[in-house]
Amino acid sequence: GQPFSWSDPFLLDDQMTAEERMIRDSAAAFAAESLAPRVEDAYLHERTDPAIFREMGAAGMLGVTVAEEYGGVGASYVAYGLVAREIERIDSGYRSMASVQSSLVMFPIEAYGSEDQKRRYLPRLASGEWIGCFGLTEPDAGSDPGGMKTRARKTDAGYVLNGSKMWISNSPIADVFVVWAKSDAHGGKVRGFVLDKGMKGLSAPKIAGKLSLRASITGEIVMENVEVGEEALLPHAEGMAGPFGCLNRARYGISWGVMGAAEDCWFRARQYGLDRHQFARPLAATQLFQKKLADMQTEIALGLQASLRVGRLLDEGRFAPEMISIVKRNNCGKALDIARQARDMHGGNGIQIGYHVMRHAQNLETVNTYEGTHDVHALILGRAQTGLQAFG
Ligand code: TGC
Ligand code: FAD
Repeated sequence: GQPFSWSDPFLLDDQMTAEERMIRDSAAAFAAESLAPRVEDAYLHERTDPAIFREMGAAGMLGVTVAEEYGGVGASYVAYGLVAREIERIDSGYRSMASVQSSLVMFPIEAYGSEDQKRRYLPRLASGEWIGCFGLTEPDAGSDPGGMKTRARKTDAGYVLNGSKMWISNSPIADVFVVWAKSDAHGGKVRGFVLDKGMKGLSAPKIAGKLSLRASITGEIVMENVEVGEEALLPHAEGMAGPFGCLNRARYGISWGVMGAAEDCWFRARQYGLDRHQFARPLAATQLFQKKLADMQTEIALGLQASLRVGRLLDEGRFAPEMISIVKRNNCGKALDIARQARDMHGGNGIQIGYHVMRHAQNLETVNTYEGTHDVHALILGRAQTGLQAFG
């Protein structure tokens, strides 16, 4: 029979194409060489090196699914998921930087933008020369982004934008801002605008003091009478389906990413249990320790298999957003549990930066919350099976 591979129980590797395996391997090499050496310092000192975007670009980590003619890699959503998994194996903050750039900035420009917008922005975002951010959440509109207050008022020359966005990944170092606003010229419907750094009235102060996702910079976006021309409007999206279309891709990528962080915690807990002796035997020789490892292995194997299925359906154009809610919600919740367990299994050492597990656990608190909280995805799934809306 088939020998059992403890670290790849269902032979996930076998289910990828040669191209997907190649992209996965180059992401793993990039993550180990470029990201792993700087993560402890970045996390401890809340330092985000903007050069990481150019390094990611050079390694082909940005715009994995974006067409090659615009500087992307033109690969599958499965390949995109595999990249997210390798980057988040190092840190959820680094995966955040990449997934915002790819799914929340490049995707809407490619899917909803004009030819001019695509030619102007996509190649520079793919190379990492320009850094992008995505402004949907506001101080008073988080789980309910349809309640946003940001407004676009029509003028002869274009639009004037007013409002503020909160908790925006990359914003303090961003060159390109995809922001969502209710537009009076479109019956109050939500429209997307692409703003450039340096526009009058546009600022993006950093939010300091995060105890989670510290390697990834987060800020506000403040718009005070920002005047833009008609060319800033994304022409091919109207209503909340615009931003949600981006969130579908990012949430899917996160479902793979968090499994990478969970795998890192699992592998570290296993090794720690083999190396550390108490009561004259390895911790890994105890039944409680083995049960925890078995639970980790099981949840990760199932989670990866589910994300792979959703990725194949995305590639075939046969996905429904609810499928993504299942994998985003479950994989984030399971990864957070696994990271907390791994922290416990490391004893006192588990709280130290050099053992990595507590950093993952702290990061996963954010990942469980952003892109739709664990409970909000439950309500999306509840609505889909009862027909009853439980949000408001
Ligand atoms: P609802 O009435 O359900 O829908 C309004 C309109 O939107 C359409 N729609 C979708 N379209 C495509 N994909 C989806 N997943 C969609 N969900 C909804 C829907 O068809 C409808 O279209 P139309 O044309 O008929 O108007 O919307 P609602 O206002 O009741 O929404 C409720 C809820 C809870 C589902 C939604 O608001 C929600 O998902 N809330 C969570 C908010 C969220 O995820 N925010 C994320 C902010 S970005 C972020 O966190 C980035 S962090 C990234 C990183 O750093 O990695
Ligand atoms: P709230 O919506 O106030 O929720 C608080 C609690 O109430 C949660 O437990 C929630 O599940 C619960 N809750 C809410 N509504 C209901 C309900 N109807 N029924 C039951 N329970 C409910 N946003 C962006 O637009 N762009 C970004 O780049 C971005 N990056 C982020 C980076 C970080 C580090 C963080 C922390 C957030 C980021 N976000 C970003 C924002 C993120 O998407 C929101 O934080 C998230 O959607 C939740 O919104 P909220 O924080 O306002 O919480």
